[in-house]
Amino acid sequence: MAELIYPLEGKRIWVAGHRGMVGSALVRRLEKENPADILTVTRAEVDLIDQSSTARWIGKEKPDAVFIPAAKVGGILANDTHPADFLYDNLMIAANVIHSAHTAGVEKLLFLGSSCIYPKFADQPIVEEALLTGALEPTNEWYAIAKIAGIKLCQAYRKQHGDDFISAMPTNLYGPGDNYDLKSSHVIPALIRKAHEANLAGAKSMEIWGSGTPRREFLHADDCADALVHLMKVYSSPEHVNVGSGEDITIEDLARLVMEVVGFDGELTRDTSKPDGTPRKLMSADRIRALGWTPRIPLREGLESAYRWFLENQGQLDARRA
Ligand code: GFB
Repeated sequence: MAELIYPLEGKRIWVAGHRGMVGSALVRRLEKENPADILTVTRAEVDLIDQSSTARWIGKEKPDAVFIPAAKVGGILANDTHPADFLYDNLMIAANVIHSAHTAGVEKLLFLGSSCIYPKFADQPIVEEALLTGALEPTNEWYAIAKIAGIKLCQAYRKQHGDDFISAMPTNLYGPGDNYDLKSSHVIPALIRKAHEANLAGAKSMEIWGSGTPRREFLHADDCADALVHLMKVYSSPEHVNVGSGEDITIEDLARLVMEVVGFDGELTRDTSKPDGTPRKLMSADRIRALGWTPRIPLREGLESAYRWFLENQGQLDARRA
């Protein structure tokens, strides 16, 4: 078990992006740490893409610690079709928050990236050292470049100024508060919605994108939040840390599992005009395991709770879609 080097008790902690799936999971998880305050601010009040309002806000609030789950996120199609948004928004958020945190004298900061920072054909499971050893997956290289810049910002501020800024790279995440819009979502919410709607319509089949053969690793947002809090407390080094479940599954098997959870007993069809993306991205969990953290929520259980969340919040999701 790693040594506790930064207790969160009594700290003023800012969760940048608290309305997102990871941000809201972090707020829930941080409440257990007895912080003095969990600071949050909405995009309408402070747009993190805007340098001066970000700097002004953090200078006024003076958090001790900062988590940055804030990001423009989306699934394979959203990434592929909105490269400028994914690159610009994520570069600006990383640069503005990290620089302003330095200027405001923040003690500790955790930047959140993504497993898509690694080369498309990296050896599996992907170790942290694989970063920048090969070409990126084209569907999400824009997002990946912005996230790599975030890692490098943390390292640069540590090297030049001695700031205790760290970064974590989570795998594909899912959970409460996920995006269920089929055009911009990740695969899990898409499959839940498709299976649910196929069921309601009495359909004979449901469609998946691509070949169904890519493999992906999934982690529940609550497990991710738990890992991030753990890293904040025990980790202080320039190298980023993978945050994953250590297991992967083909998209076809995932679709069949979602169908079971939702109770849809039909055929699977494939839309091969849609991209597969990277063939496999299973990350090595060795570094985070050595730091004393393991995930708690098995995939099937996580999918069941995600489906319950979808059913409870469907009215709201439909209203947002209309
Ligand atoms: O989750 P996903 O959009 O993201 O897609 P990536 C994962 C795989 O599921 C791809 C397939 O092979 C998709 O083609 N898939 C099958 C589907 N059916 C569907 C569907 O209905 N919707 C979606 N969305 N996918 C993203 C990156 O890549 O992962 C981001 O673009 C980020 O940058 C994120 O890193 C974690 O795993 O391919």
